[in-house]
Amino acid sequence: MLLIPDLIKKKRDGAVLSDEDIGAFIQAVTKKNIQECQTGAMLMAIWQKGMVATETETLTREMMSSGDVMSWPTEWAGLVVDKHSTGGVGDKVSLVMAPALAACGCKVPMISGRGLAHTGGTLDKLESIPGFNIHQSAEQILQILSSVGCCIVGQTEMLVPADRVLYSLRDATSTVDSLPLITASILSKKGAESLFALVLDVKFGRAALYKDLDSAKELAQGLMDVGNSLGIRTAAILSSMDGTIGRCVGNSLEVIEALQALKGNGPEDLMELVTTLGAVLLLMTGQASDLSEGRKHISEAVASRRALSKFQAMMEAQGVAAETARALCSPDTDYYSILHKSAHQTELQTPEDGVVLDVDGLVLAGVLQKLGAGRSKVGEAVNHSVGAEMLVSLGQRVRKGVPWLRLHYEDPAPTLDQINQLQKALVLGTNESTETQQKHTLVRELLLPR
Ligand code: IUR
Repeated sequence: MLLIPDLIKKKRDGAVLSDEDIGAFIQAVTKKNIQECQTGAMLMAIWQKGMVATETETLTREMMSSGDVMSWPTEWAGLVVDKHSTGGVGDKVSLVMAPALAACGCKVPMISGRGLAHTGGTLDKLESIPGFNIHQSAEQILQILSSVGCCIVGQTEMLVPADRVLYSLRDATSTVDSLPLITASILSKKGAESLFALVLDVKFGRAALYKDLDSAKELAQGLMDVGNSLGIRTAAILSSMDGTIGRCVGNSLEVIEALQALKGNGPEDLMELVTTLGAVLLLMTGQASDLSEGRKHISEAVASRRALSKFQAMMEAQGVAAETARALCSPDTDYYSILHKSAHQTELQTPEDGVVLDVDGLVLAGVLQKLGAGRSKVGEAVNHSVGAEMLVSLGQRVRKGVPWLRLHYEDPAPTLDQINQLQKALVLGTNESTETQQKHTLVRELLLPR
């Protein structure tokens, strides 16, 4: 067997690592029998030389089995599903989709992440609900899936420990944006959930990890190939991420928008993502014969409030007081009697008459991150009440001086420069072009397993 420096050299010089090589590297990482500088050097060698498909597959498998792999009761065969999004602005899809799928009979052990840089994280959003506990053991996850059908939790200590190490070093070594490393990181965790089917929401555009459709498609195709090789039925959608999903960005505000969606009042773009991603999973599990039937099942689960009941039950199962969960899910909730409202709100006004052509989601999210809605370093706290509500829609004709954005802030207050940046994020024009009309729909392509 090669020593670690030899393994690094082999990759550095562009050779293909054998299964044994990759296994030895991941074992060393997991058992901490390797120096951090050596792990960093190997990450950089992988970043520079890339990996062939079989290496990425082996890396994913080895990482997956570096810790516990969940197992489910045999009667759940074909029902355990999850989704992964590559990160967006205002992305509260999981909060609506997990309970909707549970209402359709699926089992959804959703292991989510925290926000980093300008993108939000589902766990941060849920933690704005008093009492919500994202830390659940494997036994508790099994129990919640038995009684409710869905849970949204953080990665447990014992799940893919190799990814914990590699992920933190990737930030420090500028090796985050490597296709094999991204693929192995995402899919090792999904593999450890022992899923039957997985749908990926791979985003492209200004506010996404990948800026253009072609590079997002390359990631999607690679993820699908490895996912399917692990025995998980894996599909992907490619969706545009230039503005915001829905009208709210910021943790508590997004929980409110998700609850409104579960009460039947969701914005169209959010519901398009929820029904499409949900339909793809129902198709793969055989609970729908085509996408339109799948979409109908998801829409009905929401319209009938069965999805809302599942969300209420999930909150209770994850530590929220029954009274609080009931109040949040009642039709006439005063959300701010439960969720913390920011100490200050201010409304920005349109600078002239016109049609709303564009809102730059990256600028909006960047300012909100600095105001405390997001974090710039792993482990930093976020202020759940900071965020923004869009008060206008794409394509809407507006008069000069009407409020278009309500900013929720505490400490720090927005600077004049930040307010100017936000004002520039709004693009007004005279007529809506076909390009703007296209922005009303987010899903651009669907990739189903062969
Ligand atoms: N999410 C993950 O779980 N892993 C990654 O490498 C990225 C996002 I980028």
